[in-house]
Amino acid sequence: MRQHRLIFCREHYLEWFTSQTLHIIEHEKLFTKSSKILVAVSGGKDSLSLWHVLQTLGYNTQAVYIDLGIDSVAPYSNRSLQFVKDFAIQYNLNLSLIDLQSTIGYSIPNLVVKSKRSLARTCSVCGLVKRHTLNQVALDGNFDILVTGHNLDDEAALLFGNVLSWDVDLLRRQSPRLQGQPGFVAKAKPFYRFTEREITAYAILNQINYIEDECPFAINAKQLEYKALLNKLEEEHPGTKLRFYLNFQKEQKLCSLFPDQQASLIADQFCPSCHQPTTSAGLCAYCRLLARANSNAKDLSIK
Ligand code: Q46
Ligand code: ZN
Repeated sequence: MRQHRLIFCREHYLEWFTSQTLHIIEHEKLFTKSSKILVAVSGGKDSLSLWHVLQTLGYNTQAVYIDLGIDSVAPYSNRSLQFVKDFAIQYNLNLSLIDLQSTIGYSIPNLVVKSKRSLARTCSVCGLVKRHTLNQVALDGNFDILVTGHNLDDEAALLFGNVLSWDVDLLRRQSPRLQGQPGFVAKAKPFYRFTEREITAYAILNQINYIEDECPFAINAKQLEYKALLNKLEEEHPGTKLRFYLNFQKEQKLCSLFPDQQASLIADQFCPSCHQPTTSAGLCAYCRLLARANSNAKDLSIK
């Protein structure tokens, strides 16, 4: 690991990775041993490794998998679900399954078509649905915190994109821990300091089976381009990604970035349909999306 100037054998790598995870959780006060934790799993290396290491460290976890119904181009959801199920069975862990088709009546690709969004917007539709659904599952199950497997590559690419467009709202919200508020469960990303490569090594050394294929819609994701650019910089200058993100985090903690705009982070209104918080009056973005799809579906059936 050139960015840390460290070289490990198998045994000491696993020890380092596990103790670093514990250090991040404790140092950043992400959650405690008494927290009831919901892990969002996708079948990929990051989320399954996260579930694995949290279990190893003795945290109280349960996981949820959302079946997005992305199977028309390639059998992506079906395959990833199988990896998640096998993992839960192997380690005898609690897993909840949410099938979008049966809960809201649409798979992600159908929802994009019915809501008349362009195919290029699939990931933003999917992201909105996942955020809303995971928050609802966490609220319904009285979880203290929702954790995701986002890694340093994800966070640095997200930060890069937000800086490129100077999206102040997104920049203020980007953090390894988001406080809970009425209607919003707290969220944490315990892997935000680990690179994709470090997590892959943890998964392989623990013989965790995970889906290696990318979601077929990921090809459209700008994130991948940003990741490739940052990886190029990292190759030339080891530690770039970590410095980029940690220096941002340091400034954020000092409130030196956008100090006068902290208050507007609070979503203080509630959607009349799903009752989740929203920043504007009326239906939240998720309910507006579903309403649009439902009305288009109705129009089609009338014709
Ligand atoms: S699952 Fe959904 Fe990702 Fe596929 S459609 Fe895009 S956001 S790429 S993490
Ligand atoms: Zn709503």
